[in-house]
Amino acid sequence: MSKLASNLQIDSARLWSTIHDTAKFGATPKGGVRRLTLGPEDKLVRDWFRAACEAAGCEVQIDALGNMFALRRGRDMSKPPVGLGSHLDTQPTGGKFDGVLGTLAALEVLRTLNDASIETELPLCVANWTNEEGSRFAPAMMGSAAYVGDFTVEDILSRKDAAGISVAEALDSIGYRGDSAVGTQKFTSFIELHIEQGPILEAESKAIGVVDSGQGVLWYDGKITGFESHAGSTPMQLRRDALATLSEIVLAVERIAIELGPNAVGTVGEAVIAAPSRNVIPGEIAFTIDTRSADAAIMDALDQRIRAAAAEIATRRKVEVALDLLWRKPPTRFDPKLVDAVEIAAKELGYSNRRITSGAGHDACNLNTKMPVAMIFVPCKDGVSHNELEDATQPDCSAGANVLLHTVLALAGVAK
Ligand code: HGY
Ligand code: MN
Ligand code: MN
Repeated sequence: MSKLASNLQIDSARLWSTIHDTAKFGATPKGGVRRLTLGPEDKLVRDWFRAACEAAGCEVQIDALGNMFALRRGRDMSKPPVGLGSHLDTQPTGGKFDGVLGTLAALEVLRTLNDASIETELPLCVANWTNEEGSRFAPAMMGSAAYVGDFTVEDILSRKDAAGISVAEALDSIGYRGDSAVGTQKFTSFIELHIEQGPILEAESKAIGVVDSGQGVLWYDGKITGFESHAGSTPMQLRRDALATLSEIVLAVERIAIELGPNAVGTVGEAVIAAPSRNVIPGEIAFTIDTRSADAAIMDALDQRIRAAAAEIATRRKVEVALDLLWRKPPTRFDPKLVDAVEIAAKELGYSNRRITSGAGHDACNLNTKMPVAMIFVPCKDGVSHNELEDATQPDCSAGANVLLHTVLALAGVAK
């Protein structure tokens, strides 16, 4: 590789200001970002992203689920591009970096190559995947899951949010139901940069996480059917209280994850009482369970023990509990050669680094089932994410972007 290419560094100030400029789309008073997928704020950032990629000389394609692909031509257009990118949607209590860093650092890589007039041998393609967060519409990593065929496009288009709006209607409402079929855009490989969303890199003062694996995920939709009755006149022993039932289930999920730990986690993130009233014993509740492990056998144990606990609680409390497994994402093992390429780039750039498993799910985990994939992590403050306090430093973000740049150059090659 030429001396110019091997010494190339991204423009740290430009990346940092791009991250903070786009944070205005959905900015919250607490300094976070609320940019739910396919909502008005997501449209604003998508429009911005498309214009920025076109200004960087890319052809931008949008598929039927709104996945965005910005193609930078390479010398050899006969081969599929090396992919890089992440997602621009956020959680309701999201921050400035989750997904955003990986997508905007990918754009920064293109801008840096343009500034240096470097043509890569293979083309590059920056992706913004639709609905990675899975908050408004389930499942998470939705756009990339459909891309790899885990769900049909028709199924995903029909998914509805809490207000009954479908993915199809939401895509149409922001004008991002693209005309290319899902899966049309091919890749030779894919690299995703992301904040760790956990405490390890910061605690160990490591600049780079070389991600070699990722936890598997189980998502359940649950429904408890008890019996509404008078909060004052119903004797305690006759009550069939759906919220008291859920309270036991919540603690059971936590207990089981701790028992099966340290390589297991679990939580109930949503709970909705059907007809809440302070003087009515709750009769019906919808809830969700998210439980994960990097070990498939532990995932099976989580499933089996949570179902058994829910059944025991339901019988004892004379209520019905239905648990519907919405999504099972097996644990991820990233491509060893690509993981090595990330590690080599980090070492050659002089960044402290360590191998790490991703606790969070990512689009890269889906893509990994169809092509060689690896991920790069950088620390985030106190390991906090999915919280408006989410924060990272400019040097760490720049280090991650430089490792992304040099990993992509190693994979795509530099035209002679
Ligand atoms: O749920 C996840 O792990 C990701 O943040 N969507
Ligand atoms: Mn993310
Ligand atoms: Mn997230």
